[in-house]
Amino acid sequence: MNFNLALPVGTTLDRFIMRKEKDFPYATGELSQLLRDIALAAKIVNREINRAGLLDVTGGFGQQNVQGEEQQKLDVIANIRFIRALRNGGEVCAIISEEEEEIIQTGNKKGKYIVAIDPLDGSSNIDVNVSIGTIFSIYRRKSETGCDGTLEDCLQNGTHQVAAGYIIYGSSTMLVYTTGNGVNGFTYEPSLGEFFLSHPDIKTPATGTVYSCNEGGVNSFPEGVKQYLNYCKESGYSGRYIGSLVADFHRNLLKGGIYIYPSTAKAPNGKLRLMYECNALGFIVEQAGGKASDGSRRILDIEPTELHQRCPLVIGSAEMVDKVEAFMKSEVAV
Ligand code: P6P
Repeated sequence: MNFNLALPVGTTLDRFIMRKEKDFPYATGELSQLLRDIALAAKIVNREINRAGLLDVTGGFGQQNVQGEEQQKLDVIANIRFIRALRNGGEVCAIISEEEEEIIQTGNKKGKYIVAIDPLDGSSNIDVNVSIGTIFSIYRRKSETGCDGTLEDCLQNGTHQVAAGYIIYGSSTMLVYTTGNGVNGFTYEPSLGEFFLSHPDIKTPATGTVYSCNEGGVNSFPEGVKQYLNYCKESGYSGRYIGSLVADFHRNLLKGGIYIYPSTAKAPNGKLRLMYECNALGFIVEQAGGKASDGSRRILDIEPTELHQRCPLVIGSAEMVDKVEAFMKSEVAV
């Protein structure tokens, strides 16, 4: 099976999915259809985002989500759009969403897949026109078909992902995803309503000179992180922090760099969520040759115990992640 058959740049997402599906002799097409359903919802959300300033969809929705964060109107719209697309597509039996406390049962009891999704991450940036993103993970259900998705179906560690990806709504809109055989990026052409292959077989540089971290909380960072940040400054690295995880991750993925959200006084377990942020980006970055850890453990090996559990995140170029872990380990040794 030639997993790495290079398809010409400009191939549509649909054709790419079909071509890759042929590489999996036992593929029955459900995962391909699920990826198409996600792409459809992304096109609709992209349209809403691009008109946000013109429609009454910016600003707060007047409610808080399960994270205690004020929901933005577009958060709610994006959540509805992705849930509807996945429900109508029929391939997914249950969904974990950042915007909903409980497991969302789609009613597709024969659906083979579970999706964990952050429908619109970084949404507080919407009103100031900064890039935001959607992050998703796909798992195969463990329970028998014919019933609702179970908590056990949803609480699987990151090594069980069958696919993961993100959409970045930025200067251009891109869908970047992996099914475990490399990472490919597709750029959206709104005039045609199509995603086209623009970044085939993405590999992230082994190291870089960019670090992304909100140093406002540095006084409560673990000592090892403080020491690494000092190392970055002494080495003449550049600080780049957009405050939108997908945007910071995407830049570091393509150019090399590291994103760190450690445990802090305000977020003792870190801020980012394991199931629909850290696992998805961890799968992608590993497929591109990078690494993702919580400062000591590989993100994908962390056994989840709660749907919305948080964890510290150190993700990006492999040699930079290794360096943070070395500083953290020497801290432990102290
Ligand atoms: P802070 C957005 O809320 C988010 O989840 C990520 O997109 C972003 O990297 C991070 O939180 C920003 O958090 O504490 O730096 O504002």
